[in-house]
Amino acid sequence: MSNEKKLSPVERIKTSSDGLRGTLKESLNDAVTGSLRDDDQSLIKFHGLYQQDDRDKREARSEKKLEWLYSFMIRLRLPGGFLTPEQWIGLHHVAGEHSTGVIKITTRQTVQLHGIVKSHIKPTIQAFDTLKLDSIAACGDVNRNVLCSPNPKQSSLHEEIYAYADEISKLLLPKTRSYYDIWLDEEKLIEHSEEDPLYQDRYLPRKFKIAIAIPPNNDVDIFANDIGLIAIIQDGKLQGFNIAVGGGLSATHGNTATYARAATLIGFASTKEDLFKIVYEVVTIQRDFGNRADRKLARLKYTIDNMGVEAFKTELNKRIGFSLEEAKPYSFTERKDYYGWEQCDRGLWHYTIFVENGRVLDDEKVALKTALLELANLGKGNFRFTGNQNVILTDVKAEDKAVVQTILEKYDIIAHTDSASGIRKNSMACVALPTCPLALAEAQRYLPSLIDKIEPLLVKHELAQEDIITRMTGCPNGCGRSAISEIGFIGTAPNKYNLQLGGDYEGYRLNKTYKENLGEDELLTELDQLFNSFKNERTQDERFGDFTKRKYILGE
Ligand code: SRM
Ligand code: SF4
Repeated sequence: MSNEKKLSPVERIKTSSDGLRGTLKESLNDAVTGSLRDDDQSLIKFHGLYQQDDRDKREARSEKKLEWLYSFMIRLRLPGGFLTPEQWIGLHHVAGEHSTGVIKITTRQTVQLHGIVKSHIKPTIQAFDTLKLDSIAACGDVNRNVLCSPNPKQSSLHEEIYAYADEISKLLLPKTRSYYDIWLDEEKLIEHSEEDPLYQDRYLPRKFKIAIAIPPNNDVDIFANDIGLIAIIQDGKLQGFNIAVGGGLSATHGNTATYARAATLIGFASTKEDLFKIVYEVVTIQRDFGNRADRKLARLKYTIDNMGVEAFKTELNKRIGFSLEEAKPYSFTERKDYYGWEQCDRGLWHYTIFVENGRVLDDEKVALKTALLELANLGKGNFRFTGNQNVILTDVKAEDKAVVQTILEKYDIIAHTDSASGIRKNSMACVALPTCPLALAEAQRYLPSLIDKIEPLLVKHELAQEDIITRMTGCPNGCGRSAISEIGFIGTAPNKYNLQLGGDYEGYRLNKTYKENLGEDELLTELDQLFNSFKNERTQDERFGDFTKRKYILGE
């Protein structure tokens, strides 16, 4: 077929992979190199791992004619971001034994471990398996981790809605048993059919993401997802879900065909059966119509824009066998985490801990990793990650709150959380250097020190209380969702960032590039001027993002 010639190389790797097995076993056993064979580097992503190298050490290694320092990052599949205390204890030890030791909470409510050398991959996955944790489909051209608002304030409904995240994750898992076969030494069993009506042998053209939000909090950034589901609640009862499709934040510098896109609301589903049918068929449309030639243009957002939203809906109605209902009214008023103690309607207590850029470790500021282990050992609460890279100690009974409080105080967690400024608590940065191969600039290693310098500017303009949503990414792929923030820093080169403005506080609207390629001094000068005009010219209660859109993006 003439079209096949145009397929991207990854398409061949997938279809000829024998259910994502490739030559992974052989690659793993090759002791001569710390790396995998080329094709296996693509396939291992479907098993939740990425081959990386320490970019800080590249030059020195090359000078000594050594191969780069290869290692692997593993990402867990954790729908809704939930771990029991026993699982946290296990995770803590796996991190210590097999990785750098830092537990990184991601922007999609799960965790990553970095620096796992090839010979430690299998023991790592096996250790996770004993904890009933897996990394299946955490990466690759399949549906990824399904997010769900971790909102403890509505926990009686949260349980019901969280179950949807879990079930959707299961519904869209690939059927291949290769994960069990390669990593857990499972014998091939006859009763385990690997026939996969959803993914077939070609999987999706690109990664696929789903999130569920519980209004009024958009803490999972629903409009950044391929499918965003918005729970519609009336009189304390779940009525169904609004459905938004085609969100995605990545763009490539210099490639004008690529762009960030906020998801489009297309309808409502009142029953679980309808909802699951809709979700499933949106995925099949992307499977069948998505671009398999150019991976830069392969996400659902491009498929929808190529078809047109109305044609997409017509195709969807045809596949589901009924017409989508009209979307219901809803409103988001925030997307930040509720730091500190919150009591829910079931009388349980939940403490949201501020984790700067999701990095759980013991450092000079706070012994967070030790504290979380002690809390897990106490066993009086569960762990739930937020889409803002924080962790909530959840489900603490009233009678256990005092003992939990003692540990939080002993390790200064409360002081650490309370004393962080509004802008810091609403900031996020992606991993970037040294592990991300796509990083053009620093992000999580740099943003904290930049915020140290932004805070005095806010104080100077009497804006210290403003909790401006501020995000940094080391490149325009947008892993820290910088394209949908009020202040976005997008890396363009070492120490250079585009300054993005005009996104809103609640996360409905993307921002726009205001100034390009700014170094630190230029960024701070710009922000100083912006804060000054914000202070003097804002309308009453106007948010920073709305103000900058009005004044600087629209130029009113
Ligand atoms: Fe991401 C690729 C880290 C959330 C868009 N992302 C990567 C890789 C795997 C680099 C690579 O391809 O080799 C990064 C690994 C860095 C490292 O060393 O760990 C990486 N992405 C992350 C995480 C860990 C950032 C974080 O600090 O939390 C997030 C993990 C989420 C998870 O648990 O699944 C993460 N990535 C996101 C998000 C935000 C979201 O989904 O809410 C986005 C923007 C939304 C979107 O998908 O449009 C995002 N990541 C990308 C892209 C651009 C995809 C595209 O449409 O072109 C890439 C590059 C790619 O896929 O080719 C990418
Ligand atoms: Fe890497 Fe870019 Fe994603 Fe940051 S935004 S983790 S630099 S791919």
